[in-house]
Amino acid sequence: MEYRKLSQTDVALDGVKSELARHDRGDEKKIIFTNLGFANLPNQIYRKSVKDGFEFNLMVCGSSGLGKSTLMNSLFLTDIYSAEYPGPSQRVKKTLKVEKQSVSLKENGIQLNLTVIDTPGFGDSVNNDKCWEPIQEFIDLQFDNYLNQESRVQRPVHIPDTRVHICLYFIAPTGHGLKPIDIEFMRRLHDKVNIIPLIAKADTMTPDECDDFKKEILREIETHKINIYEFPDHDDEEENRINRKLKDRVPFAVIGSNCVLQINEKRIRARQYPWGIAEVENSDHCDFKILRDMLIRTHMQDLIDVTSVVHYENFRARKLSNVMSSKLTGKSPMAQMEEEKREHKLKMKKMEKEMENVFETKVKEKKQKLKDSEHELTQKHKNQKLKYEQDLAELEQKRREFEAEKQEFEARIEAEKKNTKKKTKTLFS
Ligand SMILES: Nc1nc2c(ncn2[C@@H]2O[C@H](COP(=O)(O)OP(=O)(O)OP(=O)(O)O)[C@@H](O)[C@H]2O)c(=O)[nH]1
Ligand SMILES: [Mg+2]
Repeated sequence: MEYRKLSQTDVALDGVKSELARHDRGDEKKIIFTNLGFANLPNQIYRKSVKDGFEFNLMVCGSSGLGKSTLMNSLFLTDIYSAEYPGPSQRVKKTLKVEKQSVSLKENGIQLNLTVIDTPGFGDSVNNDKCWEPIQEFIDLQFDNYLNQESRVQRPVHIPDTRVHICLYFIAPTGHGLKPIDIEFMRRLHDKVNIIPLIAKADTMTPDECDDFKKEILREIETHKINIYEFPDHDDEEENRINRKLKDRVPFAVIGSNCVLQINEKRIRARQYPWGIAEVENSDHCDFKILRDMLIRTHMQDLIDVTSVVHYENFRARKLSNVMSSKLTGKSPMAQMEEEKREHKLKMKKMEKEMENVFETKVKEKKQKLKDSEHELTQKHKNQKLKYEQDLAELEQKRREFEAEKQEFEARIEAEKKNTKKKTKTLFS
């Protein structure tokens, strides 16, 4: 017989076994209180998280000139890059391409690698068709990179996460609801990224106007079945209360500014007007602070989880189903890619042909217009020439009449003169 010294865990396990034995078999879930030590699990996760650090990628999108770059500066960048305020003369330039700015932040030993992706505003070119495409491609590319790393034979221990965790979508403060381009953009991207709508330049609206505008936007979002980021449900009533409060403020109305004003010994980020000051971080003026707290303090991990569990999984499933369908059709992925390439080329050729046709029709139309106007001008010129010739003939006729009249008049005067001379002669002779 073999003897073994019982450890503390063995004793605890014996306790569990005997506890189980005391229960009847059944579907009912049993709660057994133990002292095995797995209560330490959250600490293990905490230590792992601290070691790995966190990666958070935030993107801003929307029409041009709505203050996207300014808000990003207000949210993080200027504060992060330098303690010194750059000065109001340092204006934000128009964003012309997708720009990524990354920074590593450390707070109480926790590291956060934050990347802000600023995108060029759309809506100010003649053709705004497919303006979402560069952004959609950027998001897909990040998913693709992640999937490639994950599918490697030698998978890296830590895969850099460049997937976009949140897209802040800026809406113009028109007070008239969403524009078709807003609806189209959000519908194109809502199953690829967490979207949070923002009302830009909230300082241009009164609080009542802003509330009505928020209601109108939410109504339209529902009508058009746009899925914006859903605040999660919690078991904890307190957390649910916070979530409800946040949900009530969506779409967040924000104000951005590059100016820091000195007011009562305090430096505050604000916009100064002749009639007053709009403070960026004052929750009575706008929802900037609520948005920043939500992004950084309360919902960052949920945004990362939803991206990974919902959006990335959707992308992966779509990708896999493409590969599967290629398997089902008996084609290798390379052959499938070649076929897709061929199809794409054909599509491009068709588009080129269509564009050429449109171009030709337009040239024809222009030529016809030019011909018509040339004809019109010649006709006008002819008419004017005719009129001029008529006028000239008329004038000539009048001149001739005048000459004749003049001659007649002169002859009459001459005759009268002669008559007078004759009369004087006979009088004195
Ligand atoms: N009234 C008001 N003006 C703002 C606000 N935020 C930014 N602006 C001004 O709006 C103008 C455009 O700001 P940007 O930050 O360049 O806008 P953008 O959306 O990045 O523009 P693009 O890069 O062209 O897409 C600047 O003159 C800003 O000073 C705001 O909250 N309220
Ligand atoms: Mg910009």
